[in-house]
Amino acid sequence: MKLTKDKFKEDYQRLLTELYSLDIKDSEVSEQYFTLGNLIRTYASNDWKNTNESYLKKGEKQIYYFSMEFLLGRMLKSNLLNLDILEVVQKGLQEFGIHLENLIEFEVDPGLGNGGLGRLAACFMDSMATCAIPGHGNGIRYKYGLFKQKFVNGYQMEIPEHWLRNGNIWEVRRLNKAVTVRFYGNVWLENSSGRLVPRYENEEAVLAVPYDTPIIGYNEQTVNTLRLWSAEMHPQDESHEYGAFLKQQSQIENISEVLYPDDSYYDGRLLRLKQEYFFVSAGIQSIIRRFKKKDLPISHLSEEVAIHINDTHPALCVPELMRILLDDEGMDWESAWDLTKKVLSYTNHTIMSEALEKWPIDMMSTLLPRIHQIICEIDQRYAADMRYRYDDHMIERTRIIEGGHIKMAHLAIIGSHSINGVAKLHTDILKEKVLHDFYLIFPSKFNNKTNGITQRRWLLLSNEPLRQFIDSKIGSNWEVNPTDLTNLKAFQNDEDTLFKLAQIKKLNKQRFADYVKRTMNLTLNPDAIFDVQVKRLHAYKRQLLNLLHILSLYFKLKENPNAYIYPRVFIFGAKAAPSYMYAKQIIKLINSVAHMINHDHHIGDKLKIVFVENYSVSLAERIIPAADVSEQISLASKEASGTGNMKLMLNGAVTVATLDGANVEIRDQVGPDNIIIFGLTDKEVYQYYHDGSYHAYDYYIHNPILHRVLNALIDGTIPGIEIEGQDIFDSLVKYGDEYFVLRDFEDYRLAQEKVDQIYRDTLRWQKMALLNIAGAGIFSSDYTVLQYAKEIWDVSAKSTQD
Ligand code: 26V
Repeated sequence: MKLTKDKFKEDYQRLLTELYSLDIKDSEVSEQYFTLGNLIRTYASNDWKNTNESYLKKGEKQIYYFSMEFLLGRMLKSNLLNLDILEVVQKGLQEFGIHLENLIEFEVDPGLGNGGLGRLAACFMDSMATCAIPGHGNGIRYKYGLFKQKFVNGYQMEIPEHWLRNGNIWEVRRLNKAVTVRFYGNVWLENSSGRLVPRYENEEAVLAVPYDTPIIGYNEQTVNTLRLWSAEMHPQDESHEYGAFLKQQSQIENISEVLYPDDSYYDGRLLRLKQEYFFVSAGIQSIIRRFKKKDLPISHLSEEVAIHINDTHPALCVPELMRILLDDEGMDWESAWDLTKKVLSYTNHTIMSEALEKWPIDMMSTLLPRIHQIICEIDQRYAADMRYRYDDHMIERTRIIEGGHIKMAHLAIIGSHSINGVAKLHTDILKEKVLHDFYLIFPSKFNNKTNGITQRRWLLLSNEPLRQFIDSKIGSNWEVNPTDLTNLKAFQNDEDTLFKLAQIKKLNKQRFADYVKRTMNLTLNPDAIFDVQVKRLHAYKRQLLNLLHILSLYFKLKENPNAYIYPRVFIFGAKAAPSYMYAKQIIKLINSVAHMINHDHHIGDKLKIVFVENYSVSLAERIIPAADVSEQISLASKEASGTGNMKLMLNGAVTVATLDGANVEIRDQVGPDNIIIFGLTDKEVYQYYHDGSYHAYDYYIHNPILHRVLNALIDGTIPGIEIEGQDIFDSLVKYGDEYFVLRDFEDYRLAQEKVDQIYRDTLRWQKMALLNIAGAGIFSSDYTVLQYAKEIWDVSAKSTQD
């Protein structure tokens, strides 16, 4: 938008006085922040209105991205960037003596997601708006987001995060768009003029109230909507006796109270199923309402609407859409089923079997009796359809209901026209292993859409020095067409460029070191290698492998203080699910080792470990620009894609990686010389599973370095640890080492020696860094959503980038 500094200053001054009856000189940060937020909203409001109006045109297909999680991060700066008024506002505020940086830091970082899946949804929202794709988000407005992590004596403690305490400047409550969602009760079918119609009694009605957040595109026009639903007491129930009223109110509000903090382990809680149906039903009802404004027959739904199911959490879209088409719209089963499949598509984000959702039949039939009936019908018709084509085993393995449970992945696959994985390798594993039966049955439904990240948040906003430097080398077109970053390759042997790149990295490292000094009182040497592993804590991601290697370096230095080791700062950021005991033990172990090494005066600057508390989007924005090394060391086949790996390469970190998830595609982009690969391949892992020939104990016995390191877990070397040292030792040495940590240790250690060697040659290292930045453009989520639009949602984008 066009905005001059003087106009901004005038608007800002007037609004601050209107809102708070204050002069700027007497205002505080909170007042300054809310004034700016309000102003940004008014600047975006016309485009928001116009975008919404244009979406009501017939033939303008709407995309609805259903996700239990949207991990947006702070929005003040990204809204300013996307409106193209960041600089003007910064300067204008400066003249009032206000530092924009302080207002940015004042904003809460809403943690409405666990990790990769929620953050991907947020990147997609930004990219859909930027690419002018009519994309709406649909989710839950949790009152409490992901817990705040604190370390107490090295142990993770969880504290509730009341992110709405100060209000939320970006949302609009739209009570007039509220819908009713029904739970429990009895349902039976009655014959009404030749048609079976459901009759209900004794249901519990919940009011779903939408809160809309504008998603501002980086393109001067499009402002899309993220709609998050909040559960409230239905007005019809407000006449109850007071005591009963309060009880029911809190039960209902519970539905949108808190985000489940588990992202790796399915736990069949009733409240979670309630949450899933709540936002699915509310979302689909509001889609149908909007569709009806177009005055088209319901049979046109699939030309006007696509609904995307982000992991299985919204898989109840399948029976809920069927319910509406059958019961409310009076369609026959075949037509409704055909339409449902055309509208729906599904993304799988994990192959970890313990994360697969399956709900007990009894729970489903009690909580959602009509939905249960429909699922049974889908299941029976599926089995009947397949009877003539496949044997009984195949049908049993793939049907939706089995062993008293409803398998949500099967429901999503059978009820959608498309199923995609999130990296090439992941999609191949789905096709060949995890979902092989379905691949044989529905080969054309399967496709790959490799994840992506928005270069706006992950470079333009978080790494301004690098952005400016790139602009000075290749112009700024890469900002809207990120594969133009490959033009940087022309500078790969230009010493001046490479030294400058090293300087920028050092600046970012110093910035992060200052932050660590301020918040943790730990001094870091910005000339050391900054080696980063930031992601959820999970055994398969192998933070332990990283830690065992650090211990090996420590012992090497202890034995020989003059050993040839380049100074390193190891940076960890990770939350563990509160019920995931093993992950919490690993956190404690890392903290104990950190304490031991950081306080060892003989080690000094040579090794440091920083475990940042409460890893979040805003912390990622501080850490990633400062990274030299990116640790992507999951056991091959386990990490579906990863997106942190993309953010780190975009910021010039060199990746140490297994051939897992999107690491494979990163290697293809940068070439094998510019990434450090180690470890088992997915094929080798599956081979081990097949012949059961992995014996972790042998590695403990035969590798003296590993032996020394593992013994340290149980021989009292590490002060402060209790049972966790023994438990972790046992998990590796005695109980099979599920994720092949010991098997990959030696290869990893050698890979790390390579890092140590190459880093000493600044020009060589910076050349690798440059080639990583140059190769990162392809991983823009702009391209990813354009592929979804074209190949899954069947919608054309008025892209600003073609
Ligand atoms: C799973 C579950 C399991 C049951 C209970 C609650 C719950 C909540 C969230 C999840 C999501 C787990 C899947 C996930 O986050 N996968 C990650 O998705 C990223 C985006 O595609 C991908 O980059 C990561 O590799 C993948 O681990």
